[in-house]
Amino acid sequence: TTSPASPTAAGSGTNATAAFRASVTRSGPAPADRQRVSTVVQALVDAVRGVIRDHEITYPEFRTAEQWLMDLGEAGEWPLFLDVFVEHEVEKIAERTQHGTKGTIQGPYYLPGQKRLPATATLPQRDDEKGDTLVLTGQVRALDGTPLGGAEVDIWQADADGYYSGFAPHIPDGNLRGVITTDEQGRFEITTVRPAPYRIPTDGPTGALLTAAGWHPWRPAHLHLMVCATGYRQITTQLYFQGGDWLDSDVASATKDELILAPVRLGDGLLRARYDFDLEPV
Ligand code: MBD
Ligand code: FE
Repeated sequence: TTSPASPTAAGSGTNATAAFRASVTRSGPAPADRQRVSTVVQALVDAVRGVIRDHEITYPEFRTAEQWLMDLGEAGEWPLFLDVFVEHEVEKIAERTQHGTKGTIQGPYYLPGQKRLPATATLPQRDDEKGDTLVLTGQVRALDGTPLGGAEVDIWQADADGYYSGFAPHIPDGNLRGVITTDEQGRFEITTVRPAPYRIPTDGPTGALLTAAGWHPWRPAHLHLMVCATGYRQITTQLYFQGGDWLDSDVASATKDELILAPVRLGDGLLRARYDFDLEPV
């Protein structure tokens, strides 16, 4: 992984592009079905042509779009742009056949191979990690209620300033990332910090588009999770925080009511939240 010199859109975009390429190489490209390619690409091109006709797109507008698309690629922001503006629509298709805990988009900042942790664990963090301590407890179980011991809860999140390790150079690799294994009861207890809302970097092409359109760049504060157990369908999801900013206007359109945590602050001053995951058999 390369490390950018400062937390710029270019640095984070480059890292997100590298992470994406690595993940695709591992799973291998899907075999192309010629009829499917023809149908889908024709529909896509038709949709673009329709926009041009309906909105009487001019040459200056066309050239601006052309330039912007080139900038998007050069900044490595295709993963950011597609995950913000498009992934949620693909996820809604997947949701149609998925039971149990709701999924939502993965986003561009997942990194595999993080530190493996026991059922009760604190995510790797800096000595002076900023933010409210958050303790997330829960249970992983099958749809029929069977506890799933030995399940994996892969968690990643932004810090209390809204930055992700691996995509902002001032944060140590692996910070606020980890793979927890549940105990025999399927339970886990993860100590971390409450993340801040995430702002799309304003100094890159995606940010420039948001500014040009007058759209805000925010995602509500969230935890990312991938939960898996042998013999069950993996869930990729996010958990949000009740009452938090941007819950109703997520730039990535990825919130769901079922995924909102209601943390409570107990006598010890720590924020505690509970969330259980229900996995469907494959
Ligand atoms: C994020 O942190 C994120 O979760 C998504 C989906 C897009 C951009 C940044
Ligand atoms: Fe995120």
